[in-house]
Amino acid sequence: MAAEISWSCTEIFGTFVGSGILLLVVAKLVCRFFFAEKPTEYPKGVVIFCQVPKTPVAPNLCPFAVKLGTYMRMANIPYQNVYSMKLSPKRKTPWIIYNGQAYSDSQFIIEFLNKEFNVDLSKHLTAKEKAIAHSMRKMTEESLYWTFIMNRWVQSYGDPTISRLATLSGLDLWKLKMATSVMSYFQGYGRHTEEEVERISRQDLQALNDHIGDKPYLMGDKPCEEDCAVFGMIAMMWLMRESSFITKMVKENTYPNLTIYYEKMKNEFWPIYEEQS
Ligand SMILES: N[C@@H](CCC(=O)N[C@@H](CS)C(=O)NCC(=O)O)C(=O)O
Repeated sequence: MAAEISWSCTEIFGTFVGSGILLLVVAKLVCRFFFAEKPTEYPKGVVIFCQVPKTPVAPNLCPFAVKLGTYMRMANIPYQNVYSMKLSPKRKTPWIIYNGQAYSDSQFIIEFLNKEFNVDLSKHLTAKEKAIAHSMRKMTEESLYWTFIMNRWVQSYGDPTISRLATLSGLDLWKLKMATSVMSYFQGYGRHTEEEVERISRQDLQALNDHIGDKPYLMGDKPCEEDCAVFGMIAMMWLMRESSFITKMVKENTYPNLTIYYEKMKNEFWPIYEEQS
């Protein structure tokens, strides 16, 4: 008798859970059918530029978005901004939608747009100059970048001068801190002390500063494709917490060639940051 009662209890419990799951599935299907977000219709031939929120101080919080925006401005490619925290199918930002198709990774996007719009911003460079420009870009994107995001999202977590940079929720800031901590650990720099990361940052900035020297652009008198990435990263120096060593460098003009370079690129391609669309 006791066994019979316990079986019925199990049955009742099973039916209860089963119905609950069924109800959830049905509710989800109904929601998807009646309240599905309509896919946005975008104009053909225009690059839909998906990126994280803009900031009053620079065109974007993300150096790769500033890079891509600068490239499209330099190459006169028509684009339309879409600001959101939504990531690309590869789970990164920025990304684009072009003629209904999504493309990820700023460099792959540039390569794609070069072909699509028949652009070559570095055609005036020799093979040796291209190699130097390539190395400079890689240093900023694969080394300097990590020192900047660790400084901004991890070492400055909770600082009010960071939350004022853009309209990011407390949850977004926490997610950025967690993601950056994990990613930088696996990248390697996340295992270093703050002082060691600062040393790497200074070495990269010094190398950029010395390479640029008194040239107006990265490789001479004419801007090239790699200027977009370098400028995008340098622009981040103005987007750090008030008490950061990076803000201190900006205030003390530690790298004068970078300051001149930044101002020149900004005035030429982003004369008014607010007028980005
Ligand atoms: N190689 C990529 C890097 C893009 C990238 O790392 N973007 C960061 C934001 S600045 C990102 O998507 N972070 C989110 C994450 O990795 O989860 C590119 O050039 O687009």
